[in-house]
Amino acid sequence: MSFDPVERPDGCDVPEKQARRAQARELPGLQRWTREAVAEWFDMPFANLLFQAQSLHRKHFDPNQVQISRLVSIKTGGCPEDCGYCSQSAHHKTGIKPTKLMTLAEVVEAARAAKATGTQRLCLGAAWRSPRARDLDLVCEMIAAVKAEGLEACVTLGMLDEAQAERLAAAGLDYYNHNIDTSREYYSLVASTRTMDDRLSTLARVRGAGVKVCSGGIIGMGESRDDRIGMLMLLANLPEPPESVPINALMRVSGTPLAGASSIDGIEFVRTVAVARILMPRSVVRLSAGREHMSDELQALCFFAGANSIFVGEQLLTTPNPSQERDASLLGRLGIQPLSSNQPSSPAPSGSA
Ligand code: SAM
Ligand code: DTB
Ligand code: SF4
Repeated sequence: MSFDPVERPDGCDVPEKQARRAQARELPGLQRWTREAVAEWFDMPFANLLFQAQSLHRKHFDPNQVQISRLVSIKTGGCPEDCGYCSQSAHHKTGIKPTKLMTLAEVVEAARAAKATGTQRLCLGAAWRSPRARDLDLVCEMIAAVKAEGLEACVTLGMLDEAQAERLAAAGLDYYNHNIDTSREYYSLVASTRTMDDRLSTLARVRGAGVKVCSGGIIGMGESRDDRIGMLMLLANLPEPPESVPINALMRVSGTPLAGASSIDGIEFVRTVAVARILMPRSVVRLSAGREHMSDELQALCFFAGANSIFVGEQLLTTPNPSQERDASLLGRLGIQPLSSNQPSSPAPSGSA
């Protein structure tokens, strides 16, 4: 059966002005999203929201393809920051044993193993507030090694100054991950050792150095829908939206202040993914942490809502992720192909698919 993404189904009462808003955002600088406009998307009947998100998704991406990333925790635990969700903060008793920074040889081995299983990007994560000079030297060598294996390289190392961002760019870094995590209003309830403005300053430095930005957040930390709206607005209204937008469902880690947070309603999670897709139509939206606890059907709805990237591997940084067998079965049953490791993860040209 053919599907025309332009035609609206009978009974779809999506106001024209909203569809125009989504289109207008495709021309950077033309329009900033207002809270009211974003709230209207969230409030929309589910079928209409998903139809709009899927239609926009198809304009920019192949709907049957997902980008595949894999995480390697190159320095685990002992972090001086107090992020309330995180297993790796030295402020919480989570049982995570701090490790030393991995060696270059260990990262090369991880990159080869990742490449052999069809990963397109390797993301190296370190539990730092910000990198020290000596450590950054080694991370730059790691980036070059990952690239030499034919993978895209992403790192997440905490806050950066301008010179550090430039160094990472010179090492060939493709993406820097630095999440805003939640709304400006909720931020101080989640972490007190840094501010939203600290996060935004690092993102501006990454952008200024010419490295692609990966920034998103966590859903299910006890935030309100208003906070989810605020977080997505903040991302979409950046001078240039992030190329990559990870949407994590909180992995509740015992010993963290958020261990007892109520789990997020699956429908609200899918709505959040769909609104991210609509507000940032050209960005890759990653269904990130939390897949381990999602049914196959919930993940399928997230893909339909516009998610087009996942982390694979049985461990994220410190928490579990679905097995290779489960992911292969899910993608196979959905007819979804992984983006191959020699394809860049940029959107398909407008009008394709
Ligand atoms: N220290 C660096 C930083 O904070 O940017 C990099 C590593 S940190 C673990 C990367 C991101 O992982 C966080 O910003 C957060 O969005 C996500 N994250 C951490 N713990 C999580 C959890 N328990 N559940 C879901 N996402 C989590
Ligand atoms: C992102 O948004 N999610 C990834 C990656 N960026 C660095 C990290 C998820 C971590 C989940 C908790 C853990 O495994 O410790
Ligand atoms: Fe440290 Fe990052 Fe965890 Fe915060 S999220 S405690 S900065 S590792």
